[in-house]
Amino acid sequence: SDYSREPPRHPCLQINAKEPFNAEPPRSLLVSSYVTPVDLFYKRNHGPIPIVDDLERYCFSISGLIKNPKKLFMKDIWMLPKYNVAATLQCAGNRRTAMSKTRKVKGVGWDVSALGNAVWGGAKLADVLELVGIPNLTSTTQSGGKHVEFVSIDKCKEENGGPYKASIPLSQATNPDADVLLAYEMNGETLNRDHGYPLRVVVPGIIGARSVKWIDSINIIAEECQGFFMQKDYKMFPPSVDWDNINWASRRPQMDFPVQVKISGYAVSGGGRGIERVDVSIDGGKTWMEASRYQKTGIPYVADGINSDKWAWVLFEVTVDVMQSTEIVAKAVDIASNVQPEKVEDIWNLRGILNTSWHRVQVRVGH
Ligand code: MTE
Ligand code: MO
Repeated sequence: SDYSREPPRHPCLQINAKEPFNAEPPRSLLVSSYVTPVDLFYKRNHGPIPIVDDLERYCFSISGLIKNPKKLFMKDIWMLPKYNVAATLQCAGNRRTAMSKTRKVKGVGWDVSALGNAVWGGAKLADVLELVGIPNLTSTTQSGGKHVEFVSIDKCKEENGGPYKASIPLSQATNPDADVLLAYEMNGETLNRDHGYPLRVVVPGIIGARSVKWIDSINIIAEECQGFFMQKDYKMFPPSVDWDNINWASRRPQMDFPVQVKISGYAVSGGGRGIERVDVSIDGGKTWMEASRYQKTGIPYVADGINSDKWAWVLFEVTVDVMQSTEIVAKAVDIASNVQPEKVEDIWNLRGILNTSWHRVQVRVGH
């Protein structure tokens, strides 16, 4: 693998792995703005960053179980209506390091900042699929397609040198309200190399792993993608499963992110579910108070449109008097009344994903 032409990166990032490059911003900077600046946004890669230097020649194919396979260029994508979607992207491995304290898990270690909230600009995948003859809100193509697979340009060792790939159900891909994008902008700027230049998928409300960067092809397929990251990774197992008794086929690939929160300020739930409440405790979870919440980018969804933040995180704030050393705890409740689990032990899983347990922070008051 060739890591000689990686893009420049912000010196503030905490590097969790160098090659491939995996890094997150420091805690204090993460929640200092509702829209995460691009250079502070976490970077999660499985191989070297691809180089696309001729934008005019760049194209990708849409093929598989459809009547008229097609090659699309950037100009075809730019022609479609442009949407701006505020969406929080989160790696399923966020807070993995904390899960390893219960029992060691496998994977790149992440603190609490493997997520960010960006305004993604691009065409709706539903519109792109309509362009190639797949109507909106279809669940199956005439030729039996049920899933949409995204294949990248990058090369990774988990795929034996092949490209990173993932799929989502066709019903989600063709639903305009699901806001799945082929994005070419991030926070109003051209997408940069680290985040998928020139074109990436953004699937709001589900784990980051399905938002494939550097699109090379899109395939309409009958069964969900058989790639490593769908079938041999990013699945949620009960604590009883370990590496000697694992049966990968027994679980479905993880899609939605459950509800979760960080003490100094973010709460986010998957599936477009809003945050109903954030509770904060300053006595280790005996008594609770409600925090105030904050959202809104002010950036219109389409030109002259109304903006919606259902895919984005909520920042929260609460001012409390802490008289003595104690444990501060935060937990969120989403609009489906999902509550975060109390203990990381109860959701421990060998891959160390979806650590959504109550976030606890020890505070020491000195005199
Ligand atoms: N797409 C490609 N092509 N290669 C990758 O390694 N990583 C995935 C996803 N898309 C990945 C990818 C994972 S696991 C996550 S969490 C997000 O991209 C991270 O997106 P970001 O680096 O823009 O924050
Ligand atoms: Mo991820």
